[in-house]
Amino acid sequence: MRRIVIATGNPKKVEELRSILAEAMDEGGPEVLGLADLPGADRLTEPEEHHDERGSFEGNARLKAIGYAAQTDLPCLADDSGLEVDALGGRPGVISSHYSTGGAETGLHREERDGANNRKLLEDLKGVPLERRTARFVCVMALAMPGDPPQVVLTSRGEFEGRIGLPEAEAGGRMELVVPRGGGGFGYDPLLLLTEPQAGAGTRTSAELSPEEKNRLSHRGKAARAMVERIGAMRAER
Ligand code: ITT
Repeated sequence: MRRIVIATGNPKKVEELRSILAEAMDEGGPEVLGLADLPGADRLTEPEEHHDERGSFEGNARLKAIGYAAQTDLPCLADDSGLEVDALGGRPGVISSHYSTGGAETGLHREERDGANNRKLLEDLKGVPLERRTARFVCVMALAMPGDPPQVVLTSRGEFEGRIGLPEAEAGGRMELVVPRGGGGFGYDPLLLLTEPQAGAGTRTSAELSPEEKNRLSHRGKAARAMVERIGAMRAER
């Protein structure tokens, strides 16, 4: 495997994965490409995911990895990720990217979609106290090898725990718990107050981490490093 493609249309994921993989892989590891680096990138079509009860993170990651491996004829690494909120029975889950519309396509730009999703999440959690706002980011990765047909050869998973912070009107003056906050990352990052010991004392949001810290601690960092280990083990077996 001399080259590997990060199979996502989300430029923020490409940025995060490029640097996580660069750090985790030995020198002499495969060259990491984004879809945009490929000749004919504009002719690639986005594999259709299941943003409803048929979907799972693993199922969607497999669909994306296989869909892009078939089109590019290269090993493809896809990630399906999202936010699970306990008080909402695990939602938004697989509809995280289209939560504001219940999973339906919006035609909106990513940033506008993120804003609408974040507003809906805070609205849906109105009146829920902090101790019941537990949540986590989940990332499942799938590596597909090209072929006839292309096949998923490895998967991995990572999680990043926290709680959804409070809007100012519900925080009773506890400003350290007020969200949205922070300018880094993407998606729901400004809403998740991180509770894992290395990430702070439950008052920092994921959008307040530096890119390096987020990559070191996040669901995506954990899943990607587990994947690199599995790729190493697979190569050693051959
Ligand atoms: P691709 O399908 O092309 O990979 P996408 O952004 O649509 O790009 P997903 O289907 O995996 O990706 O949806 C992920 C959504 O979950 C994303 O839009 C965010 O709302 C949320 N999410 C995932 N990882 C996140 C992170 O690190 N920080 C904040 N939100 C995240």
